[in-house]
Amino acid sequence: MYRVRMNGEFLGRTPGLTLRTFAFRLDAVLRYVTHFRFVALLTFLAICSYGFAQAADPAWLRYDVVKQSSSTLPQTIAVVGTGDVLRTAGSELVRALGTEPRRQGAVTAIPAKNALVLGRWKDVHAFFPALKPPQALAEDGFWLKTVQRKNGKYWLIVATNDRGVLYGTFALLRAVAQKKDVATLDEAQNPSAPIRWASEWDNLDGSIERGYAGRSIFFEDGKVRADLARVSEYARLLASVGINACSINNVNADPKILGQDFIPQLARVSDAFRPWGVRLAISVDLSSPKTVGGLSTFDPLDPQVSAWWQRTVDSIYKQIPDFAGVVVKADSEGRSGPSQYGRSAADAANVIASALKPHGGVMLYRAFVYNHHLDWTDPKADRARAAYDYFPPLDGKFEDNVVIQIKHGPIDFQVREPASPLFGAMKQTNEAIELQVTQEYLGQQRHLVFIPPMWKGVLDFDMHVNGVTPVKEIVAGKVWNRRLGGYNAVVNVGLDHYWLGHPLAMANLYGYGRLAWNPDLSADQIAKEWTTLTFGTDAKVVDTVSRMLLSSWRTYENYTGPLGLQTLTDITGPHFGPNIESSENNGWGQWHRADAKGVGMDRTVASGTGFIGQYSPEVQKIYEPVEKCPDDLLLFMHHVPYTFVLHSGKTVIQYLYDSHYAGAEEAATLAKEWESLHGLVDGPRYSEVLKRQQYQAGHAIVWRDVVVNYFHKLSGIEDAQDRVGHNPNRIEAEAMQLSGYAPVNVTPWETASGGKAIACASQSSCSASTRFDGKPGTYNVSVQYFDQNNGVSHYELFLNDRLIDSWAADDHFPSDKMNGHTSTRHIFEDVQLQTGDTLKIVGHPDAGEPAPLDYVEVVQPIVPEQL
Ligand code: GCV
Repeated sequence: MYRVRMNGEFLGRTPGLTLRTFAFRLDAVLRYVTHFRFVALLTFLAICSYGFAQAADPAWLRYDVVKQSSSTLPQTIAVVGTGDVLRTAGSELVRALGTEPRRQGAVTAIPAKNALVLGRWKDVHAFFPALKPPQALAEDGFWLKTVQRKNGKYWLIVATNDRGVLYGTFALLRAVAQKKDVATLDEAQNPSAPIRWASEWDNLDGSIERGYAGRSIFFEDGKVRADLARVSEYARLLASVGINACSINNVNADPKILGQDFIPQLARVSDAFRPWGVRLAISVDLSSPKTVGGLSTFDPLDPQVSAWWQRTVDSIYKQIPDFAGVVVKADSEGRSGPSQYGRSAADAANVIASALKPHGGVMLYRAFVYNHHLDWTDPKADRARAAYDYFPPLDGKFEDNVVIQIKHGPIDFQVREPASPLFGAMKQTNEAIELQVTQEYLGQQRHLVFIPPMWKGVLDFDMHVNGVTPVKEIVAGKVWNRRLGGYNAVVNVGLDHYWLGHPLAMANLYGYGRLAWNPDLSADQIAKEWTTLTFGTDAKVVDTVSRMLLSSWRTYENYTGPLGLQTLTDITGPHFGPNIESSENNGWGQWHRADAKGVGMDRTVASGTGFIGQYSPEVQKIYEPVEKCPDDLLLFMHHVPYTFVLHSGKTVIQYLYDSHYAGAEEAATLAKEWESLHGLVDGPRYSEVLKRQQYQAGHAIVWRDVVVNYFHKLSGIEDAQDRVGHNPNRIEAEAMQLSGYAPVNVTPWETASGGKAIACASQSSCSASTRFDGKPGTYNVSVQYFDQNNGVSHYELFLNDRLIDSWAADDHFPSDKMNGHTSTRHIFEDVQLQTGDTLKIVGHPDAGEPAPLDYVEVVQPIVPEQL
């Protein structure tokens, strides 16, 4: 038995604990953190000189402000306990609070006066017997508490488990980074729900389904990557916002992941996760017993199949004792499933869940089960109904470690959807909400869309199924006293330096984690918090970036599909640029039913698909009467004539026109707002964001023109403001003087201005010229062209035969054709033009890309005051 003494004052009696005090350089700190037995008191010193080599951007975990404020916290860190995750928490504090060396080398065993004390409450309590947490600490929850003793002050970071201590550590650092007062603390926090997972759709070959930021951090060439440094860094980011598990492979799962040669590789990933309290999970394919197990069946009720799952799961746990569990996509989009044997989702989920149960693992079974061969001519057919039609009859039939994972809306991560009615339908079944951080339908990280306001709309939505029952309470298991439940989000980070490509897109990952921890946080709080952590405390930066974030979803919706139309993208293609008709005439069921007279899906009980009837009576009252239905979801719920008058007083068609013009202007404003931060944000991040905001401003115009021209032609109704079809500063390429270039029709027609572009085929170069007939002055010259992914064309811009600019079409848009994915622009700013000047573009085609051009626009630059 040892008595633990700190600067002359007894902190308590700790049977079997040793006390050691160290003062050394960071590398030594980390070594000792790994070796101390029970209690270590770490005095951290020379951090700055070391820093941490960062392969990737540190995202919101930048500690510049923390280091400046480090004097607000003690220089000694006492870690009570021995676990890996505790060690990580100690190291993170060392890393964050690092200061110039005060003393070198090992010092005496006498502890400093003041200390940060980290550990499980059951261990730390012995030192502070008089204290009691203000509320019971749940698994992963923590308590931050300051205690003043005669000669010293202690900042306690305590929890019921080691992960909670790590989360408390990050919470404290978050507060310091925001310059919050941490001198006196008494704050206990518990997570809203036990399941707070991230999901990656990485394929074993290293590609990522719906990933927009480079190749996989996990896999390469069919194997787990040799270098898992990025995986550890990712786990640190996840842990910092309370994510406690990560499923690392595509839900369209490759059965090979369960091969005996693969499991040891997975164990390496779990080793990289473990110090951060992140547990490994994987997606599995239901056919695995047959495809990798060599059985003749994968019928979930076949005893051989259940024995196979048990053996396989046992062998996973042998190598990965803290394995979190599995995600399953079945009977969906061509995946195999229990229906092949006439079995139910409960049969399929239970056979795996039973194998996981003895080990404490969970099974997330996705509710994304639907028929993608629907009869689009049937007015009663409706993909939105699918999950509710299928799952509620199975309520009560699932094992208690099965969680039904429900996409937040009934379709598929569209720009706006109502909350899925399934959330309100299963009292005896655990539920988790599935969100999407990767911006599959939201501009694929080339457009800025901060998603927490959208998620909040769903989480706060009252399903009215048992008194006041917002979705967040249901998935937390509170409404029907479920033990399990929570959150899983598809993230799809890649090897890109900024993880998700667009540096500002990381606000979505951050926001996801924060909401999964505490869904009562507001989007505004999250935006400000993230901005401060990511860019520092400069008020102008915080105000500007948070404003950009908070306006961005509405902006994107304004030009891509407002009023509940859903994202009007190419749904049979890459889900990026506009293609309105691709939603129709096929079985995928993302229909908007636009025709010459009206638009929208009739989902009413009275005359439509009956989808609205899947909600509680109170919610039905919101959506069923057309005159009451909120404008934002009108066309999701109803088919109305274009002349239908909205609550706003506008007709539907005029709203479609107006919102698209407004949205494109707002997108331009986002770019200008970012430009106002020049000099206040470091160069690389400033440039990376600027590039994307400028692209977005141009692509928003493409979207705008496609949608307004399409609906103008279809409805035959004029724009009250006469903008549609009138582009006074635009010179169509096909109307220019062409040499070598020839006009071509573009498909769909509305994705090129005037339906046509020009292409340079079978020539080494072609040119298009035009005379400038405007007044002399300073202008921006925008060249709209198509940047296909099957060649790198080059362009040159000449003014009166003088070369003034050149560029390459070398971006990687997801198409090898001229269309709404590839339409983009190059702007040459501030050119002096005289009346009669000649502008000439010379295009040099490459491979399959014929240096295509759509139009040139010559406009006077907008001065900031006009914004
Ligand atoms: C992983 C959408 C996506 C698919 C995805 C699917 C799903 O349909 O486009 O890429 O497949 O959702 O969530 O399973």
